[in-house]
Amino acid sequence: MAGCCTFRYGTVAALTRSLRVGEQCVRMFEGYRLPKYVCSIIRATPQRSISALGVLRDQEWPVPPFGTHASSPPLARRPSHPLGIIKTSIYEYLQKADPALKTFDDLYPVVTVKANFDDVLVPADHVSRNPNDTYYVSDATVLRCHTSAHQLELLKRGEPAFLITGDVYRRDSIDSTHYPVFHQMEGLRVLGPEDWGSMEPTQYAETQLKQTLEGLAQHLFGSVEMRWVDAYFPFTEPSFELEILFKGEWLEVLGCGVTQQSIVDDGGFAGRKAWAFGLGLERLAMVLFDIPDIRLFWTEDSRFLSQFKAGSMKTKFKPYSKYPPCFKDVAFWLSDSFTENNLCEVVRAVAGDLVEEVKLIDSFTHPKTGKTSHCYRIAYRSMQRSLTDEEINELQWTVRRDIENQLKVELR
Ligand code: FA5
Ligand code: MG
Repeated sequence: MAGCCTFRYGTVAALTRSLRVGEQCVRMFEGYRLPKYVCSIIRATPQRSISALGVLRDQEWPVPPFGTHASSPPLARRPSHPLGIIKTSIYEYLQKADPALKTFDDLYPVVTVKANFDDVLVPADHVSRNPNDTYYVSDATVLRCHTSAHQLELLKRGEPAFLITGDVYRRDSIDSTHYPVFHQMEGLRVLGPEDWGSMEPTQYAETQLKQTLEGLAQHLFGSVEMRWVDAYFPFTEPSFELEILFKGEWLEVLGCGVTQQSIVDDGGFAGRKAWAFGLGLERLAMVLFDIPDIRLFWTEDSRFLSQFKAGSMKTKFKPYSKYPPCFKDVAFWLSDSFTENNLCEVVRAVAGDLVEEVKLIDSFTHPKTGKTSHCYRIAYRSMQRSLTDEEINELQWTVRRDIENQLKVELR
């Protein structure tokens, strides 16, 4: 375990050693690394689901700099955490309308590539399969990047109506509404001729789906401005996203659509129809409780946690600190392999939750050499305290060094 204790990254080898995924485990994805905070979340997955898979928890692993991620029980299962409150409220609303809906919130987050992608018809060349977007644990397993990874499995178990809540993982940009681990709730409902009657089945499914989600939004928010946007998902047709007006901007809170027929058929429900949705719990909770920054969900600070009460939907979060952000720029000539998600991962690995945003502020292509340079502005800000100049300079210095070494770019 030495590698994991001393480096900011846990290697996949260390992770899988740590988890000991029984016999079936896991050819290493050569050279691939998971950030330590991701490892720690997997380790914090409750014993119940871990032992179901025959996985042992390794107690020696140190709490990482992003220590709160190792929190147990998981956030969405804490009744008085904002994610737990909103989950419970959504369950209550949807199950009242449809008592047949079953809930699942302890499905294990390491899933097969097949479940995460193939089973829901994600094409072989889809960007989400790229290790730049999804955390691979091995060449055959990933940290689920959406709760849709469990759709087919549950259909095949004979479940026609379910809600799944879980932590999902993505390499992504850094700002106040994106985080590399967040929570989704998946809903899926199989429909039969007894439902659609004389209506065209797809039309019926779409209408019922939108009514259900609009009703849910109204239940959560009362009157709020929202709009439907046409979307694309490989597993639904037609597909939509719902956006809600939040702090003057449209915020995407969920994706949904009428499930592709081959998934319904494959799941053992030939001749039926289904709709499905996947919503972002943090995004909804941010709107509901007025939480300005997604990092706050992970804090153990009682000034945050004590503001929320189980069952209470009326809370408006009162910020307890407004420490100023500190901005630092870094500019470099790109390499062929450069990606913004890699940059964000490097910055997050150094600065943890002290990084609030990483934003491209300038791009320049040299007329003679054809080389492109990017300048990124990094915003550092703590939610709990003011940062010293010294501390930020030190972080920025390490960020610059790691960017140069790990991304093979040339600093300017
Ligand atoms: C999906 O993940 C689809 N599986 C949703 C779906 C399910 C569509 C079933 C159709 C049928 P998307 O990538 O758009 O879709 O993510 C869904 C929601 O997750 C988003 O609307 C947003 O609320 C939330 N989300 C996405 N990325 C992040 C992130 N980095 N941080 C926080 N929330 C996020
Ligand atoms: Mg989306």
